[in-house]
Amino acid sequence: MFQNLSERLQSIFADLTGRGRLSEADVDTAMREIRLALLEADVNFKVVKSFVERVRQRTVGAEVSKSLTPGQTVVRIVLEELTSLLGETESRLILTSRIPGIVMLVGLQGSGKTTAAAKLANHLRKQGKRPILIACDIYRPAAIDQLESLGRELDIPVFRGEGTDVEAIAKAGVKEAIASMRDLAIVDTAGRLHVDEKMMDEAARVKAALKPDQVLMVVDAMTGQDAVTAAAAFSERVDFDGVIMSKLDGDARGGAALSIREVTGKPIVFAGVGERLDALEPFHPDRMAKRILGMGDVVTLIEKATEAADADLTEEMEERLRKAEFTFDDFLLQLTHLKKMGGIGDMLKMLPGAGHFKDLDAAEIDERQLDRVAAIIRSMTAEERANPKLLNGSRRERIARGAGVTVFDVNQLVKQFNQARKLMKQLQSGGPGKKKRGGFGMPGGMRLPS
Ligand SMILES: Nc1nc2c(ncn2[C@@H]2O[C@H](COP(=O)(O)OP(=O)(O)OP(=O)(O)O)[C@@H](O)[C@H]2O)c(=O)[nH]1
Ligand SMILES: [Mg+2]
Repeated sequence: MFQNLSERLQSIFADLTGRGRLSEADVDTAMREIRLALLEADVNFKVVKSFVERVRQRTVGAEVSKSLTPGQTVVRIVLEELTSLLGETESRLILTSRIPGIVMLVGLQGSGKTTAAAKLANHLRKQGKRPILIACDIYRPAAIDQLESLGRELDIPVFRGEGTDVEAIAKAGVKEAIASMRDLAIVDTAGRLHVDEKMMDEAARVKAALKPDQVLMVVDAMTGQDAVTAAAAFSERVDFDGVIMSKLDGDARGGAALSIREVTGKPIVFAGVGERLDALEPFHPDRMAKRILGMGDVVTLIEKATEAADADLTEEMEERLRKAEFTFDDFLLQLTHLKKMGGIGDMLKMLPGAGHFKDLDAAEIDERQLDRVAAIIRSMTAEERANPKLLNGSRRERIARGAGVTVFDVNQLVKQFNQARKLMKQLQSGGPGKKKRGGFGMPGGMRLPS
C-alpha cells in the first residue's frame, strides 16, 4: 500500500534535501511534483489542491531553522500536513458505559463488513470485552452463515434472528446480549451495491432502534474515490462516527485513505490489513504518514533533544549529529533528557526502523525499558561507546551479561542506534539520492558489526 506514492515522494525529497538553498523555482517544481504524485495515488483532486496550497504557504513562510536545511524543512512540513490529512490524532473507539455497548457496521456490498465485525470482536475481546455478533443481513442467509462461521472460528457467539424485520432482529440481538451477559454487541448489516435510498433508510432505522455507541462505515480502500464518494453521501443522510478502512494490505494506491477524512470529516479508526481475523489495526495517522515518507522522524528527535538539553550542550550535540559522530554516550544523554520530559515512548517511536514498536502503546514503553537501555550502554567500555563498530559477538555477550539482558536486547539497541546514526548522516549529506542506496531514510544498506 502507498508504495508508488511513497517512492515518488521520497525521490522528490532526496532531490530537495540535497540543496543548500531553495529558490522559488525549486519550491514550485517540488509542489508540482507533489501534486502529481498525490493525484496519481488517486487522492481526491480538491484534497490535493488544498494540501499543496497549505504546504506551499507554510514553506514560503517557514522560519529558517538552524538545525534543518530548507529541503529538510519542506520534508517536515509535508510530514505534518500528511499527518493532519490522515487525521492528526489517533481516533479511539469510544464506547459509553452502557451495557451492552453497541457498535453498528455499515457499508457497501463486499466492502468487508462481516469480516470487520469478526475482527473487531476479536480485537476488543483482547481488551477484556465479552462480545456478541448480531447478524442483521436479512437478505442472504449465506451472509449470516458467513458470520456464524467466523464467530465459531473465534469462539464468539453469533445472534441470528428470524424474519425480515431488521429493527426487530437488531433489538432481539441486544436482548440476547443482555441475557447472555455480553457487554458488547457488534451489529453486521446488509450491504448494497450503491448508496441508495433503501440502504440509507434501513441503516437509519436500525440506528434509531439501537442507538449505537458507534456507527462505523467499512470502506474498501481498493475502490478508491468511489468509496470516498459513497461515504460522503452516506454521512449526509445517516451520520456515522468513523471509518474502518479495509483492504489496506492490497495494492490500493492509498487515495481513499488520504482523502476520506477531509472529504467526509470522519476519522479512520481502524485499518483492515488482511483476510485473517487478527488483521485489524488501530489507525495511527502519524505513523502512517511517516511510513509513507519512509522515515523514522529524526527531525522531531533532533528537536526534542534540542528542547531538553542545555543550550550549548545541544549545539555541540547537533554538530556531532550532523557529522554522524553521534556516540552511545550522546544517546544515553539524550535518553536521560527525554526521561526528564517524559517522552521516552514517543522518542522510541520516532527512531527509524521503529516498526517493531508499532504494536506498543507509549504507556507500555515504561521507565524500566529506559533503564534497561541505560544499563546496556553503561555496560559498554568507553571505547565501545565511542566506536560501536567494536561491538562484536563476544563483546555483546559480555555487555548482555553485565546489563542483565539478552544478547538479542543488545543487538536490538545497536541496530537502532546504527539506523539512527545512518539516517542522520543521510539527512546531512542530502539523502541517498546521491548515493543510490536504500530509500530515503531506509536502513536498507546498513551493515551491522557482528
Ligand atoms: N485482503 C483483505 N481482504 C479483506 C479485508 N477485509 C475483508 N476482506 C475480504 O473481502 C471480501 C468481502 O468481505 P466481507 O466481509 O464478506 O464483506 P461484506 O461487506 O460483509 O460483504 P456483503 O455482506 O456482501 O455486503 C472477503 O473475501 C474478505 O475476506 C482486508 O482487510 N484485507
Ligand atoms: Mg457481509
